[in-house]
Amino acid sequence: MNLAGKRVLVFGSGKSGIGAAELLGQVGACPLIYDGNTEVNKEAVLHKISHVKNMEIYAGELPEKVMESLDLAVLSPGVPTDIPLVKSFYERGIPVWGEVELAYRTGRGRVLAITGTNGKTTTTALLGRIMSDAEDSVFVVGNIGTPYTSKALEMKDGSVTVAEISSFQLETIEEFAPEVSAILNITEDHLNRHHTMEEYIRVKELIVKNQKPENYCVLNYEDEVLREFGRHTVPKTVYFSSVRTLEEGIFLDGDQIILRTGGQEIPVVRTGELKLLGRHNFENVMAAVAMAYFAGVPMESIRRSICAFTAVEHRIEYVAEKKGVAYYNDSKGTNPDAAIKGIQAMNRPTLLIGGGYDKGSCYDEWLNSFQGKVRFLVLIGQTKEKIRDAAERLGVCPCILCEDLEEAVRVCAEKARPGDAVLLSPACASWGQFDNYEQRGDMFKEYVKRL
Ligand code: UMA
Repeated sequence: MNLAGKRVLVFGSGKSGIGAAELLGQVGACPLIYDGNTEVNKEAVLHKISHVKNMEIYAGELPEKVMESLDLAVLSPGVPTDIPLVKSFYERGIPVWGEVELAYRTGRGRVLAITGTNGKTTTTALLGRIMSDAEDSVFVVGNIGTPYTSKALEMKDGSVTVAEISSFQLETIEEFAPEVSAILNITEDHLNRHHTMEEYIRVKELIVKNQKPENYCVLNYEDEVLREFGRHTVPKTVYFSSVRTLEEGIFLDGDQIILRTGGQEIPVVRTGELKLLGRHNFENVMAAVAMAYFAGVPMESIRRSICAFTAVEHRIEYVAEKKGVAYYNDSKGTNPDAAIKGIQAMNRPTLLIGGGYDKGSCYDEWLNSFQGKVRFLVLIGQTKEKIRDAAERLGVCPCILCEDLEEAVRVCAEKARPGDAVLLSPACASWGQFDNYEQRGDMFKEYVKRL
């Protein structure tokens, strides 16, 4: 679609909406913004968009005559595709693209894309590092926090885009076709948006939808759904495994990561040489290494980059030691599976801060993973009673309910003994109390600093 002169509704006035509206303005389209939130500060939104003059912005309701004038709707990732307004776009035959689709169609160069329930951000950041060390023009975009649309027009034919793509973003792709893709794992998350696990899996698997036989898809062999999926994909499958050796693929053998491909066995690295810790991180490393290798980066260069790479902010991030108590920020633990990795990484008695926005998750598996390590579970947010009830039913550990994160940090500091750890790893999204997990993690660090 030639976007010049087209009237395009950008749904959502957050980061993605701003990125999309700016891009549309730059390519000569006529964007207008719509946000379902009537409280949205229109002036503040318009102030952020410099490439569109006199832009229309609507909040709450969209007038019929505006609806009739639309050529295209571009959805922010947070907008579900089954709400009435989006359904009416489909019914009227108005094409609906996600913000990622818009960026892909306007961007240039090669795309490497990562999805999965957990580990996406670390893998994306690591692959971004590997590619930046090896190539001149690299963009790291998507769910990681920099909207893809905000960089699309800077891309050249020789550019490489490393994109973290969430299930929300995959739902609305059409032509998006990465040269190398990866699905790291699929465990329960976002069921309030996708409703069933089957639908969540279907959406994640869309990442290969437009890939060609000469492309690659990196998959976790230890995820049964993905193992099976890999037998039928159009692109070439590259499996990784952290628990067994593979005849073909990349795997952890003792403390060594090894790549076997086309009859060759290539030793990659010893885990002791990495700054990332934990089996889940070795999986992220294997996925990033495989993606980079099959995107053409020499192994010597990959090796240098992965050994230099340190942990991502908000992911089991060490904050400070206060009165012999170590504080860790794992605000990125936004679902039970991610939070299990957080508690597993602790090697001290732990006071754990959990709870937040209710995504319809079940918390039993997370609670059962504590294995006597958690002295107190300090709960905040919408899910605090639900988690407390589950913890009592399972007889896991004592729970303390707090009003907010500040109180939770204070309570932990009072209850902790020297040698303990305090871990923020909520198993829930931050929405409701914070704008995003980054803000939650930043506030946690601030409260710890003030102790
Ligand atoms: N809105 C509506 N109607 C709706 C839903 C939202 O009008 O039904 C409006 C809101 O009022 C708000 C705007 O949409 O004004 C927000 O849009 P958004 O929720 O898509 O948020 P953005 O600020 O554009 O950020 C999005 C991603 N957010 C979500 O997927 C919820 C960010 O991922 C991403 O970093 C950013 O685009 C850049 O690509 C965050 C996230 O939480 C980190 N992702 C989930 C996760 O990782 O689990 C998927």
